[in-house]
Amino acid sequence: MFELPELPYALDALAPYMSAETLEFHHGKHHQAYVDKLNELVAEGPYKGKALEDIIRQAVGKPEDRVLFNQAGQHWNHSHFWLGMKKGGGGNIPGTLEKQLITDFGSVDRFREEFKAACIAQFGSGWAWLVFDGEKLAITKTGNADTPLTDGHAALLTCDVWEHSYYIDYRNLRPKYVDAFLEGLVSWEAVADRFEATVQ
Ligand code: MN3
Repeated sequence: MFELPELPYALDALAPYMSAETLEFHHGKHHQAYVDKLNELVAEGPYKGKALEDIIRQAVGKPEDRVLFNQAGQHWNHSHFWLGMKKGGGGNIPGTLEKQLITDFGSVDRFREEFKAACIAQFGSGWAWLVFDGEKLAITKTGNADTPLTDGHAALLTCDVWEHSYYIDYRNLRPKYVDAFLEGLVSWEAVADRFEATVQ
């Protein structure tokens, strides 16, 4: 049985950048629904008892498993998303990661601009990502429940740009939400830890 992961912070810890009401709905209702539906779909059949990553890799691109892939991808993406934020986020980027951002994007500001542009350019529901492709950092975006896991890229940071992620706090203003994400929410320690684990 898959379980909804606990948030590593209190529901009201991310305010004013992300409200308790948003987390209550986004984590408690949307993410919970993906987990519930996933459990329902893997209760029987060829995916029963398999690890989440294996389900995602095996179900991707199979039209008959699309519904299952969507629940599994959303469970994985959201679990990643929660851990990439913290109370008092934004701020300083640990040295090794900062150096790599400068090498691959020219400057940290340039990275922020490109990441924000990817968040805004994702048409409809989806995700923007900072990934490591084995040689360099790159920014990608995925639609709906798609995930860099199936491209073999290491996901370091993601921003959920589904409307349910920002509509309560920012209404239709996705750019404002992305600014808040970068300025007040990103846990650069978590991103740096993922980067270190990837390059080892
Ligand atoms: Mn979401």
